[in-house]
Amino acid sequence: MLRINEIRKDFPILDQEVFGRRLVYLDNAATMQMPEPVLQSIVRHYRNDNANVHRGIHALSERSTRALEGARERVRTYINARSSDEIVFTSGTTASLNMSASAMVDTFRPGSAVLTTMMEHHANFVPWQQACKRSGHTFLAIPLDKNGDLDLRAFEALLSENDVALVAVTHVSNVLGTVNPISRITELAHKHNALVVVDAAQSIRHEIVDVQAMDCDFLAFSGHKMGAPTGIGVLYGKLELLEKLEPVQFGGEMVDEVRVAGSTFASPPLCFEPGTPNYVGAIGLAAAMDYLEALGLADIQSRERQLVRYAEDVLEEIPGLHVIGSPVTRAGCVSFAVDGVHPFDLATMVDKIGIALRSGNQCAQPLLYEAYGIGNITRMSPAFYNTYDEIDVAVSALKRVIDLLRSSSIRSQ
Ligand code: 7TS
Repeated sequence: MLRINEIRKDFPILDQEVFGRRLVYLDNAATMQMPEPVLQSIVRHYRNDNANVHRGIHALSERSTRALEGARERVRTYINARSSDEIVFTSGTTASLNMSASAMVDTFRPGSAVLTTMMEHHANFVPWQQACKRSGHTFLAIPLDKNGDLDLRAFEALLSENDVALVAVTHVSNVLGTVNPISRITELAHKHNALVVVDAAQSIRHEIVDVQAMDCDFLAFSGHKMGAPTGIGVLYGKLELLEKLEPVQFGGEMVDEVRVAGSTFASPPLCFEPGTPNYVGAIGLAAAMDYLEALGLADIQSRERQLVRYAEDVLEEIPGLHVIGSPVTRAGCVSFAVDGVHPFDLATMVDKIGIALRSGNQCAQPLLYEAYGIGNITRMSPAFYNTYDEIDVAVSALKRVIDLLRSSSIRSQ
């Protein structure tokens, strides 16, 4: 059981007023707030140990290097990778996925296809689409069923009808909250000789991410969605696969020998980390992992699922409000549309009474424009530190604003 009152003391940012109202922060799918112990780990490092890594042999540089490599090992245990050499530090999910697409596309069989899904964030859609466009590979998207789950039959048909080199799929949708059955997806994909890249940007906090249990080939996530700083992320790759990829960015520390005639490169993961890495970010990421694990990942998962279920139930009581999708398992967020009310008006007006929601297309245009045909939506995304009371406050604010917007639009007709 999580002791929410105690936990909230680690997040002083939550305890403030905006526009004279108590802040209710329900935009955690965009970024989670940073707990004090993570902030302290960063301050401590800058105050006591800071020096560039892997370069010097002086004491501070060695301390910084040890901390960075310790963070790599921390990430390994968190996602249950086999080796810390499988952990590449990047600036975030977007960078991890772009790097994968650029590096992998050259390894695909001629005439093969990349399969993504209709629920992807643009970060796991556009890099593959553009890589396919450049290289002449086919780019396809797995459709959804009417509930917002992946249509696994259609997936199997696409695998049979095409020579699929790679499947790029999100673990948890940032709009529908759908939790995809990754183990089943990797099993099917591997049967057809296709690799699987998992976007774990959302799931890294909501779900227990075990790369060996999922048997995914690559996995990407960002620190800031789990209480770590911005600008740090991870690309996990099975070592035998990382070893086959050519680096796509070049510079200091990723090389072995550099001559006029040519260069050779370090082994993974360093060959994918050119330049000074965000080592302080990595230290913060390790501290965030310590923090979440100390609270209990299973408890976080169950609390977040309960909060989302509660949010869905109370939102659905608002007349004219339509929750988007009803997937078998929903985690992290509920998105909705309201008859006759523009999502930007809604989010802007509730902000003025302290409620932080997000409106827009959530960087998932294929889902909202093509699969659902609805365009922009409003999203509520609780984290474990939110309370049922905060959801009630947000829902009653939404009701008031919806009534107000509806009555003003009637008056203006
Ligand atoms: N993939 C998913 C599923 C995401 O939700 C996000 C960010 C990304 C990739 C990109 O992560 P980044 O850290 O590289 O930006 N999602 C959101 C969101 O839903 N609202 O703001 C950012």
